[in-house]
Amino acid sequence: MEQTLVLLKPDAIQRLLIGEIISRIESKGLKIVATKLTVLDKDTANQHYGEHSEKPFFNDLVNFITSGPILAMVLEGKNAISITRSMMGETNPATANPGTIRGDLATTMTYNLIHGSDSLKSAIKEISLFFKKDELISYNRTIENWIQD
Ligand code: D4T
Repeated sequence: MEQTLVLLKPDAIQRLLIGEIISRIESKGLKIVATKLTVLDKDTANQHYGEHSEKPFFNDLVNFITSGPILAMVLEGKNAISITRSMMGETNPATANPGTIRGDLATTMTYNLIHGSDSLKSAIKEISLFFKKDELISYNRTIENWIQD
């Protein structure tokens, strides 16, 4: 089953939005198979956002993502990657659609609350950066047949 990495960024934790965001994820039907409240060190943040290392916003991004606790999660489900991305909304909350997490709850690009892997390749790499294999829990939900065929 497809898995994706989600990070609730420091602004989500500081703004007390963990419950609101996880509630949307649970209600949608995605299964949480791992979680970790952690403070990222610079080295891990550099690795995670390595593709942006030449961008003008890179230093601010790394400073922000390491500025306080984040909640890392692995979500599982059919099309988990694209479903999570569409629930998040586009990167810039100012233009993200209403109904999305960023569209409903955020206003600026830096403070956009949530990260989700953007491809299968990124998901595999990102999950292994944040979690050891044995930290992912395999379990059945009794309602599974009412969520996915
Ligand atoms: P992440 O990676 O956090 O899930 O966001 P996205 O996948 O939606 O967007 P991204 O990789 O293009 O950007 C990563 C991260 O950088 C911040 N950012 C981005 C910023 O501060 N200024 C910018 O101009 C851009 C493009 C926001 C998300």
